[in-house]
Amino acid sequence: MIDINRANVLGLDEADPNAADDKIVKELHLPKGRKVIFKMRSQDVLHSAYMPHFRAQMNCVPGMITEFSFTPTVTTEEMRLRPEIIEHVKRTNEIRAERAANDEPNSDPWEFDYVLLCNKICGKSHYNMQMKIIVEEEEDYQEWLSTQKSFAESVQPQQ
Ligand SMILES: [Cu+2]
Repeated sequence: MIDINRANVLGLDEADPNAADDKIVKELHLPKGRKVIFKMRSQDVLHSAYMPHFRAQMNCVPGMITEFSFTPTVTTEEMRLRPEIIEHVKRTNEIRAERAANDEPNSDPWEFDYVLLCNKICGKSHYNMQMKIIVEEEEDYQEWLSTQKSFAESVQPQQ
């Protein structure tokens, strides 16, 4: 049986040796120039993993695995240097500066990031279902990966 309480909120199977080295992450890092295969699962209702900058979306369906892949070709840093992104960030931050002057919320300076969003109205936590995606060079990706805890390292023994 899969325990989805305590630290195992993702519902990974602790008895499955293949789950032990899975990484539990707070942001998604992808290596530039390498094909990434996404395998989507859901433990409750329909969700939809949406990555707008990659023009990619896939439903996450309870009881089955949905899958797609792509190869990221532009790092986050390279995107931030593109003239159209610089212009977009500038316009957004001008609006945010006006908001800050009026003491309004959502006024912090913004920086471009790729994002992963849930694009299905799935329940009360839907508003919070988003994650930053960082596309980086292989060397930086490997360095980040080495600092991430595995599932086996992060799960507390049951009391
Ligand atoms: Cu949702």
